[in-house]
Amino acid sequence: MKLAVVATTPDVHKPSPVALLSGSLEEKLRKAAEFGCDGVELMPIEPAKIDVAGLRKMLGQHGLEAAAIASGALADGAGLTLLAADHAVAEQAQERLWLLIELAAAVGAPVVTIGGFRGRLAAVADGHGRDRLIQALQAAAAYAAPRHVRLAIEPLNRYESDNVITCEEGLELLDEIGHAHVGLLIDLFHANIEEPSITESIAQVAAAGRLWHVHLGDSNRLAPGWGHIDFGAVVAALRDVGYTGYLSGELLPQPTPDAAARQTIHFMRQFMPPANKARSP
Ligand code: LER
Ligand code: MN
Repeated sequence: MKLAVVATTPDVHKPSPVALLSGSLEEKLRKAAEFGCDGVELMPIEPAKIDVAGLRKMLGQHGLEAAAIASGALADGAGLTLLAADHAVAEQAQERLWLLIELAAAVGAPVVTIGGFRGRLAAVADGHGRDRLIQALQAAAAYAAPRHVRLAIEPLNRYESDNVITCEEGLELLDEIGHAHVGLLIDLFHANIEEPSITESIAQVAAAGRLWHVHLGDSNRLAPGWGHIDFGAVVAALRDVGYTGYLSGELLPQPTPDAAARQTIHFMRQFMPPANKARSP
């Protein structure tokens, strides 16, 4: 298992409510490495404006992986969602998703996350929102597969979404999509609100072979340790199912974006020491 935090790329000019780390991209990556991250989940808004070669080089210089590419800023910052009422906007959203997939392939990120970027079924007046969502995700999966990128659908709590609220609903959607390159992302903040048992949901999604990414956030969406989720039990459940992917801090940047990132990594490291500092046999 590896640790990351979410950070916006330089093309994002409006602060994201859930991204961490402050300063230039170089400063963000330096701090991520200093705090002990294995990778960074990158949150872009206009991927075409990113200096991809420079980004790759900077990640390498700091010994960091691209843990994932997040789509959240497309919805929050640009109003682009797959279920937008205006078809032209939905089409623009889908085209932007292609660019996120290309960015993921270019920087070696294994997944593109899809949470609020789905949009709301209520926005689709003709009642065919679910079909539209499934078709959009099938097309995206077909684009992602040959690029060795996978899509991680994120169940979101009922106050933020009207579709895919629980992991069970997520697995149902995956069945309908029917594509091997689409799996789930469990965000512990949302799971704490909606899942009957976080650890059982981890086991259920992993048993389906679809647990591909995890977002860290405590019960109050502060950094782990500042709320009441039992992260020791979560890490034990992830270890039990053989999860080897990322746990990525995506949470409120309080009291500061850097303090929240530092707390996330320091608190989680007590349950999962870094590979090179593992206990001797
Ligand atoms: C938003 O609450 C969230 O968790 C993001 O990952 C999805 O856009
Ligand atoms: Mn999330």
